[in-house]
Amino acid sequence: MSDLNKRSISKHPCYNIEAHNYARMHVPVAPDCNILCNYCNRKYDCANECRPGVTSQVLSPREALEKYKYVKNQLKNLTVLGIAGPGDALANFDKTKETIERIKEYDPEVIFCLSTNGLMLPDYAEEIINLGVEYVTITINAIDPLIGANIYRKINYKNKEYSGKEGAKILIDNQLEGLKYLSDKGVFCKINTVFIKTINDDHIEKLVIEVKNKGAFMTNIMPLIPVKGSFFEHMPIVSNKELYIVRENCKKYIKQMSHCRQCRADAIGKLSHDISKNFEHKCYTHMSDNILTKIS
Ligand code: CLF
Ligand code: SF4
Repeated sequence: MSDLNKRSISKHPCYNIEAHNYARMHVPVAPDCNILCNYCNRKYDCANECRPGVTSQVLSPREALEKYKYVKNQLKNLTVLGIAGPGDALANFDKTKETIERIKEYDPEVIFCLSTNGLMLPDYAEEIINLGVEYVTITINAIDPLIGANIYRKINYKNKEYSGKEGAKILIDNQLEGLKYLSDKGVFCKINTVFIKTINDDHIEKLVIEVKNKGAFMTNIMPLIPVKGSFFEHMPIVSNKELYIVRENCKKYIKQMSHCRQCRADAIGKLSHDISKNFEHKCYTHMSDNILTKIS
């Protein structure tokens, strides 16, 4: 680990539980998605990374910068800027890229973090690195296309729709290729896995070993949230005990995250204390530096 990496991980509250006093901020600039997970209801935030609650607003890259300035002025412990939906960061790559460029110009010290389903990683991994993104979360729920076919309804890859085993295979291959590429270049990759009883429960250990071999830094096994209106609405709930057992078992292969809050696409604050409500429903479109100076 380089000195730069060590410094940044000491301030990332998701990748390092010791960094719990630092805050992260998500800017919801990525509304579209290129796949359809059976646990997703498009009216809600991305269930991969966010608790299912309607995101209060989708921001343009310019608005995201204004909101960042406003929040940073009030939240001195803010260290991480994340893009986690409400759709997929890479299905909206132009917006994701512009947001990072704008915020980086304003605050070169901020740590960038992305969350993605990984479908477009082989196309964008190089650019992600060039943008200076140090942390990428990929949600991988299966490494076997047969199991993946029961989790993903369809994917839209380069303007063509695929479903079943064929679609799942494209997605999984791209996720693993992207993971290996980014990890080899020193990007910290976290793998989120949604634990779906009767679908991938017996498969998680194998998945964890595979992503470890491809260079993942840690895994975050999360319980399925059976979102109303999704295809998995009536799936069984995973108990805390079941979750604990699978995490304990996988701990022997790779670092496990156990403090995830399955947060919203517009989350702000320390993981233990979300304050995104304080910044809702404000118009960030016409905010000027003058206003921001007055506020601070
Ligand atoms: Fe956001 Fe995710 Fe980056 Fe953290 S969240 S993009 S890694 S800055 Fe953190 Fe929230 Fe869990 Fe995600 S607690 S849902 S793991
Ligand atoms: Fe929904 Fe996220 Fe899956 Fe896209 S990746 S379908 S937004 S849960």
